[in-house]
Amino acid sequence: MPLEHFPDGLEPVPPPPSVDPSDHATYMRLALDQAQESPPKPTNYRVGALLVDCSTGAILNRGYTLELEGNTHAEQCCLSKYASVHDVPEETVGDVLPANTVLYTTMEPCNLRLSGNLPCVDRILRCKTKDGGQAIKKVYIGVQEPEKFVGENQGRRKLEEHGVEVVHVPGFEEDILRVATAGHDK
Ligand code: HJL
Ligand code: ZN
Repeated sequence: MPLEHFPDGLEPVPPPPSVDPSDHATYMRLALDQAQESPPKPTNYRVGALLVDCSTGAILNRGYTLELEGNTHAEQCCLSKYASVHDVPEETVGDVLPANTVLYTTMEPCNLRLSGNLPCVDRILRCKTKDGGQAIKKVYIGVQEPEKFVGENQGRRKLEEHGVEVVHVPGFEEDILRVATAGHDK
């Protein structure tokens, strides 16, 4: 599924019919392609993420670390860009997400940021449906966050505590970590 299927306007685009919405490896590969767009830096990881409507397989938006202005994370960029397209603030983007939205991210969402910015776990959890449930009920991750910056990341645990299922998509660990740490001192 080449990324040319995404027009500049970042509107939702159904994937080509040959892609099965349950083909998690394909979405993780696309998230990894996103991570490779991120500039290498020693102070964080290069991560890529996709928001997907799992009822249709449509990619709702995508993002990578430092894509948007400032010190921005991949998951944050995804949510923020989707919010912009739908003309709502990022804080209330849950109002405009489809009922079966899932998030693919190459790395477990963060629960603590050294910069003090709002962690991505909190950005995910504040996405609520009209009935007060979680708008994003499932997060697919490629790797756990290594312990380099914040020790053991509690992101997965916190999501699960709030009823968000976290699913590991195997097979990309080596590539994801190589891309994520490309700007780090070795
Ligand atoms: C995830 C990202 C990204 C990280 N994790 N899931 N997506 N950069 O886009 C996690 C890492 C933090 C550091 C530094 N990285 O980013 O723990 O400067 O990047 O707030 O804690 O914190 P800041
Ligand atoms: Zn984050």
